[in-house]
Amino acid sequence: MSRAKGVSDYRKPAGGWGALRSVAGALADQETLAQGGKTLLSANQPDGFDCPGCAWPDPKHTSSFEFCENGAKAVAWEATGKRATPEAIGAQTVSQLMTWSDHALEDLGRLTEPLRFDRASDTYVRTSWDEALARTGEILRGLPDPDMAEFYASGRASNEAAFLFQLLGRKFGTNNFPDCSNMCHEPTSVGLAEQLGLGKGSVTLEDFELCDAIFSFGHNPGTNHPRMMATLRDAARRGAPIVVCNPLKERALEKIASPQDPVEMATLGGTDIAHRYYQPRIGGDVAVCEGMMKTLIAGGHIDRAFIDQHTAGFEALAAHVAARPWAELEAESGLTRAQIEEAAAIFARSKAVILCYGMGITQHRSSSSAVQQLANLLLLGGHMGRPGAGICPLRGHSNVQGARTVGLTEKPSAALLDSIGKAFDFTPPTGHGHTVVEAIEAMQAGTARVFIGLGGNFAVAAPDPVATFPALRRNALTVHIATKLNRTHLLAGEESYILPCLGRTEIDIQAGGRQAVTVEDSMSMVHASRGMNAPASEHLRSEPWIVAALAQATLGPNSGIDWMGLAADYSRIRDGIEAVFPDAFAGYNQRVLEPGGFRLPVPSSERIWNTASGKADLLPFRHDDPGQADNRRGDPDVLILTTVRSHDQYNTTVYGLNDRYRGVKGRRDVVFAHPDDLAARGLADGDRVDLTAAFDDDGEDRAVRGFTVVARDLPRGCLAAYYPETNPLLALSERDLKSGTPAYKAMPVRLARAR
Ligand SMILES: Nc1nc2c(c(=O)[nH]1)N[C@H]1C(S)=C(S)[C@@H](COP(=O)(O)OP(=O)(O)OC[C@H]3O[C@@H](n4cnc5c(=O)[nH]c(N)nc54)[C@H](O)[C@@H]3O)O[C@H]1N2
Ligand SMILES: Nc1nc2c(c(=O)[nH]1)N[C@H]1C(S)=C(S)[C@@H](COP(=O)(O)OP(=O)(O)OC[C@H]3O[C@@H](n4cnc5c(=O)[nH]c(N)nc54)[C@H](O)[C@@H]3O)O[C@H]1N2
Ligand SMILES: [Mo]
Repeated sequence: MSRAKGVSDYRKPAGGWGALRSVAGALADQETLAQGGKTLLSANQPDGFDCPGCAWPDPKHTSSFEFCENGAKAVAWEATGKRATPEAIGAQTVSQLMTWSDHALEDLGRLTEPLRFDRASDTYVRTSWDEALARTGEILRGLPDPDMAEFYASGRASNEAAFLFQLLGRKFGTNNFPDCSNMCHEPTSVGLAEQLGLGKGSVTLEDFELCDAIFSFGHNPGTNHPRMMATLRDAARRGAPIVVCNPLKERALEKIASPQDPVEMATLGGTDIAHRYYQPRIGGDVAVCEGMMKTLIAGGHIDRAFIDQHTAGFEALAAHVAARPWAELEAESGLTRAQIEEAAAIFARSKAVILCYGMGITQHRSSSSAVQQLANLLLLGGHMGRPGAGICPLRGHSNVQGARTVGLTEKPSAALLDSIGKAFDFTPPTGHGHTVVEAIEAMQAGTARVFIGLGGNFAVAAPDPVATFPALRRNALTVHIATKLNRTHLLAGEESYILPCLGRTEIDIQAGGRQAVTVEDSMSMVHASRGMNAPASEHLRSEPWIVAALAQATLGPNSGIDWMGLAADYSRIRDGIEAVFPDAFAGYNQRVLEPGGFRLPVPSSERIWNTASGKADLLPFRHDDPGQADNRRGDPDVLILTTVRSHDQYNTTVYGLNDRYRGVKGRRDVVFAHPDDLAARGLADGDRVDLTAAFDDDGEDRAVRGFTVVARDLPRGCLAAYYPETNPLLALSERDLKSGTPAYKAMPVRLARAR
């Protein structure tokens, strides 16, 4: 039992009655009880909308109602009865709003009308669509160089909105598409693309029914992909071992009770999930993989035929892991040799292995190379392109993968640009645009002057507010397409607009009639999404309409693209997507009508490797930035802080202050630590502490103060706390150089009693 107020141990199974109670509470809080309850029944139904909660696929998109507490919260939050009218927002200055919590800002409710920042009164005031669009177009046209604009997108945008957004940017003349993916699964997109020829997962939901073992690295599905728990529970019940690697003991990976199982509900029982639960040190996963590969190769437990036929680089990889001393692997991983060999033995005796992973792998320095170690492991056993086997990155936002697929990328291939140019008859800009961190640096330097955000909460999600907040304010113009007010909107440039849009749950009617959008899930399935609620306000516009209208206002009526025609009927946008990607999206408009939609080609699942070598490349781990390979950099006083999501949040959207499965109630200002690390600093559970960033010698004060420490079962030298409160501790420079992804899961910090 903890001394910290509001903190206890949670020993019940995850799920169960607590989950049901929590949904009822969320609906009531958002004043959506009647409509919200009905709305929930349409989530992930063949004629309904795609749940904005996560990108986990649905069983064939048939009508089994999969209960998901956190999907329900996401839906209730969007379908709220609360309204952030111009009067409600304008009742205080922007400076006053800056002192509000992230929760309070969004809890004002849905935005209802376009807003303009009035610098004289320091408030947001009502404006018209015409004015907002015309002024945005004027400022964009006035930029001396199109690369001075940043077009940011969050991963909730549909394929249609994302496609139009990149078309607007490219026709305007830039590839600056920083994307939430740059903070998320970019190491997957970069690492797996280099290695397998496709930066996506290779498995389907059916593979989970056929696998012999599941390895889970660094993701917390009980909270972030709750519908995945049904799949894991089924696998556990039929005896497939689930091996977990996670520095924190996540309750849902230990034991779950299904709210749809009358016996588990009545008996308060549950199903054990993890067969083995290993707790490596933060960032220790690479050493775990290397140790497993060392064991498998030494023992001859590898698929030689597959390796010979399908891979390149075996000798170099084998030499690399053979040369790694066990003492080093143990020290880096925090596991014993026996534990790693045990994991390797489970792997070796399984005929079909699925390996799942999330942010615990991707948000580190050198994480692109870390992702490749997971794929190496699978490739050594031939577990790719075999039924029941493959790699399964757990994507974040519900359409983050789709947005990338339809061309919203800052690193376009020559083929992509060529195809867009042919389909729309212009010459797109070449070269790479900015990632999220590069966009911040450009705004800081004044080489970018306009920020357009298609959803998201850029500044709060990004690292280093001491750099990021002033960078946004330096812009000549900031424009945000959004459903709810958040802190990024308050960081107004010289001029600023907020453009309110429809959400997934709402009916979308355009000149051409009622529209559906399409999205792609984590397993490359593309399907339609149709809202059924009345829009939160008559002034809202859809994302595709807003992007088209921005394009029209910026590029004029004779730009050669009939923007408003595209927005009038989204099937024309899909025709455009098909024209750019004729193979992947052949027959798009017809195929998406089929229940469940269609699967995009996944060559890696067919053992087709679109790489330079024509094979799957076995790539030894390498530090992108060897100078700072160890985040502790030899200083034993430094601890490594990982940042996680609570059970009551969706990224920067904080629904509430509870984190049920970690036993935290009514607060978020806690940091979990090993009791011995506390004792070594003269601290005990419940003490108040300050955290400061280590190694940032640029003179900035990067700290969070007045947190409470909680003693927990996690490895020595490791800390954990919630995102985004701890983002002030991460300097922009702490990132994977290959993908640009910030090292949110490995922040070097010092911990001391609060001053
Ligand atoms: N309800 C809800 N659903 C969501 C989201 C949400 O905020 N709320 N966010 C969505 C988005 S955008 C994303 S990207 C996904 C995120 O889904 P997850 O990847 O599950 O996200 P995190 O909470 O960041 O959890 C990461 C897990 O990694 C572990 N971890 C931390 N450091 C390490 C490490 O070094 N090694 C290993 N092996 N593990 C480590 C943590 O203990 C934690 O269990 O979820 C999506 N779904
Ligand atoms: N320390 C730390 N930082 C992290 C992470 C971490 O694990 N640790 N995770 C990173 C990850 S994985 C991600 S993906 C990013 C998330 O970064 P973002 O995607 O930028 O952030 P969100 O919090 O998802 O954005 C929330 C806002 O989106 C808007 N919104 C919601 N629905 C809609 C919609 O339908 N349309 C439009 N136009 N707007 C909408 C609302 O205004 C809401 O305030 O954060 C990253 N930051
Ligand atoms: Mo994400």
